[in-house]
Amino acid sequence: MRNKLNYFLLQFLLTNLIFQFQGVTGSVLSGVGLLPIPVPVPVPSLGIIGSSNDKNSDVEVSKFELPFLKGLKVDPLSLKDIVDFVPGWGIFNLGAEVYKIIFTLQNKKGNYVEHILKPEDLRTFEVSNWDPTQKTILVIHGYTEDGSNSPLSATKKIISAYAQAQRPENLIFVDWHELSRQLIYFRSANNTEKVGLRVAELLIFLRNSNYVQNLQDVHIVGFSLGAHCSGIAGHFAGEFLKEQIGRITGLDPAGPGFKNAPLEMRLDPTDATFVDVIHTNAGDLLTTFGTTHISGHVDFWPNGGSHQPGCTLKVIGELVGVCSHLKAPEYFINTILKAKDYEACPCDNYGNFLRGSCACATKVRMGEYIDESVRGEYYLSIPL
Ligand SMILES: [Ca+2]
Repeated sequence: MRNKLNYFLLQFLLTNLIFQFQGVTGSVLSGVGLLPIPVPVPVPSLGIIGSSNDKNSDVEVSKFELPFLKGLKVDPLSLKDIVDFVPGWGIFNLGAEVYKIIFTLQNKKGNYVEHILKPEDLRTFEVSNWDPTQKTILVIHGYTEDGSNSPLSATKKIISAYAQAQRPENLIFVDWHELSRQLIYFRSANNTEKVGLRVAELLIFLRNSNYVQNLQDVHIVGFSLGAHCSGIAGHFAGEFLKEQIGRITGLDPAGPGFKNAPLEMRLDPTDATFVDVIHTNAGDLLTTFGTTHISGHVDFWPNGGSHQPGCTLKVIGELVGVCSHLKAPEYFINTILKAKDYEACPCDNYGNFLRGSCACATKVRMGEYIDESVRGEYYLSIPL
């Protein structure tokens, strides 16, 4: 367990070192010994790294005009039409690697027994316990996580919390561990594009096959890189179907690599009818993993949003920010289980909040049971 944790932390440290040199080519980095092997720093296919105005980004972003969709005159789109149009590879022509992304359904109707869903195989839905009377919640993990219940898989615990709360929705966990477990963080960050589009394909299938009758009944919860996967999924499913998904919850959306990413490649308020975000490790420092971007219709900044109580500098795991980063799913789970109730005040920064300079006549609830009419930035203190 300790070895696994050290490996995890080593990846984060290496990642952030590279992040500091993101304008430098990988061959230069490897030449000066910062990389163990002469591997190029991955230049994202959609301009995730660097300015969206640089040459590489412009060329690659143009891919997202999706020209092959313009000639598609099928409305509504059926599964057969999709398969016929791009045989075998789904709507966005993502390649065989998408089969490494696993969708696992569990719900109350099926006693929360896990069942794998494959968008290309209708039988996997027919034999599942899919409950068409219920809404759908998808949960997407972050860097190096997987679908296990290991201590390092913080996001899977969100699904477990919904099950523990006996929630009736169709709960889908998106396991992309084969694409998220890259030694170089930016390779994983780059894969958020593929994961997001694959989730969009799933949503389009669910909608067109009437497993989901209204995208407003879809809620995606994403942690770290998974928050950006959620945004990409919401954006492209919405663009394709001409309707928005209901809600995205971003749990400390990843910062490194996304600072200058185009909006279609990161979480922002246009990706769903309602986007709520909890920031716990925001910053531009070497040791922070969350974005400083205001990313939702409502953004919560518990304890200022960068450093969380109990995450001191006593051990290296806390030094690199992992501890504070992981507080976002922890806080959210507490709200699902109604173990704690977090109320926040509208304010412009944490200092003013602490000084009592912001009017706080009406507090709003953070987390699962948020009032979806809430807008703006909110601060609160959460003690250890
Ligand atoms: Ca977006």
